[in-house]
Amino acid sequence: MEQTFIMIKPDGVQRGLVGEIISRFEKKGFTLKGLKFITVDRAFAEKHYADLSAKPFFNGLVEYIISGPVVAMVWEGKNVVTTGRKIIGATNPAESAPGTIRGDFAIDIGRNVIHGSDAVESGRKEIALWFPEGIAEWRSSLHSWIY
Ligand code: RTP
Repeated sequence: MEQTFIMIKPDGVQRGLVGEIISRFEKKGFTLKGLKFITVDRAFAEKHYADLSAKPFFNGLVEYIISGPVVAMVWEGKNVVTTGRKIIGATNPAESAPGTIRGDFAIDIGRNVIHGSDAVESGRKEIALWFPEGIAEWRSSLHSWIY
């Protein structure tokens, strides 16, 4: 089953949006597979955003991500990468549709509340980076009623 890495950024945590965001993914029908409340250091944030290291906003982005605790999560379900990005909305909140997380809760591209993997492969890499210990597994098939 497809998985994605979702992170509620420090502004989302500070503004009390954790429950709302988790609720949106749950209500859609996705399954929470991993969750941790964590403050990362500069080296870790630089690794997570390594693909953006040449961008002019890179240093500001790293400062933002290390400014406070984030909620790092693994969500699972059919097309969760693409659908998760739709639930999140466009990167720039000025362009995110109402009804999306960024469309409803953000104004500024530099404070856009949440991150979601942009492809299955980047999701796999991000999950390995953020959850090197692995994620908890169900011990039986008794959860199959979720779908
Ligand atoms: P994310 O990785 O956080 O889910 O965001 P994304 O794929 O939608 O956007 P990406 O282009 O990968 O950018 C990563 C994050 O960098 C910040 N950003 N700031 N012009 C700017 O100041 C600017 N552009 C991007 C945003 O926080 C964006 O989510």
